[in-house]
Amino acid sequence: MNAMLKLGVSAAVLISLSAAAIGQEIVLRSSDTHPDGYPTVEAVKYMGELLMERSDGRISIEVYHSAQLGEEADTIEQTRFGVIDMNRVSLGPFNNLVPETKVPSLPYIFRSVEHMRTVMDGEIGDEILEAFEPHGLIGLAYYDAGARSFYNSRVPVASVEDMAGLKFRVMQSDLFVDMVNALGADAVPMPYGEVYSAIQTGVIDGAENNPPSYESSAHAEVARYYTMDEHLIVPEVLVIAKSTWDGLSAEDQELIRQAAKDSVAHQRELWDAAEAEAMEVVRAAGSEIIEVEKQPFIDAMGPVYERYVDTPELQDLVARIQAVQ
Ligand code: GTR
Repeated sequence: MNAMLKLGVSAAVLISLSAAAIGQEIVLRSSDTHPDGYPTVEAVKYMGELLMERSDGRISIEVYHSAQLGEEADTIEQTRFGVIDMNRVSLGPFNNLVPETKVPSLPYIFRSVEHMRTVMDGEIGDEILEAFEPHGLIGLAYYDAGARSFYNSRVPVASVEDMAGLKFRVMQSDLFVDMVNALGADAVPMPYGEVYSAIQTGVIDGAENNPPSYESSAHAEVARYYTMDEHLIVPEVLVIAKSTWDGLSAEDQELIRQAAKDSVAHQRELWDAAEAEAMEVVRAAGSEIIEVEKQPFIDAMGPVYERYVDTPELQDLVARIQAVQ
């Protein structure tokens, strides 16, 4: 090695060492309500590995799983104010804040998980991600959450009529309250972490969620009737605080955006496996899985669409989603 080159290399080492010494390493704290091992938690960890590799160890992510940083509604506020850097949340709890998120949260808006993936991977998905920015957040990517169905501790619900009088917990969004009411049942908005004991003590009769959540939250232990009505296919979203984002260089922003996008395929793979496994586990543990005819559930949703698709922009968004093949 010639002398000049040697000098250059050692100067570079020195600069990167001093950058680390003055704290220019970036550690992003990320929240998730789910336990370690859940597909969303693992996907954000994987994104962190990609970032470590691509930034030569400069940028990393610390995932705080199991609601260590709080319940979703609270962590969303904390992320908006930059107290938490990143958050992996369902689109549902954003409905009251970001109007565009109401559309992919509408019951039966997607014909299938495949349809949801095609829509959210395309320009409509990008448009909804951009809608977060005026609210202090940058939308990075969507993950899968399969389809949500109702479960309860009292009766094997096999039709809309069977829903009458049952009390179901919903995520904290007005849209989901009206969705449950439209089916003749009562809705109780409540943080996820309170649902298990609320069912156990009979404060509510049940809730609604996808199989991996039904299983990993242990709700299956206290509500064994799981009705496959699949009323919601709400994607998960990964957001970063705008204040954190604005403090990053354009290159680092690009690294983060790309690593988030690259973690999606990994999450979907984990998701598909987790869903199949959860169904097996709950069946073996004694859950009764009830198949239903979905059309009467779909037909009951008219008033929800009328009430929440309430601007020409949202109407156009619904029409464009429905037109995607
Ligand atoms: C799960 C979702 C969580 C949370 C939870 C809930 O399916 O992954 O982000 O929204 O449902 O019902 O609160």
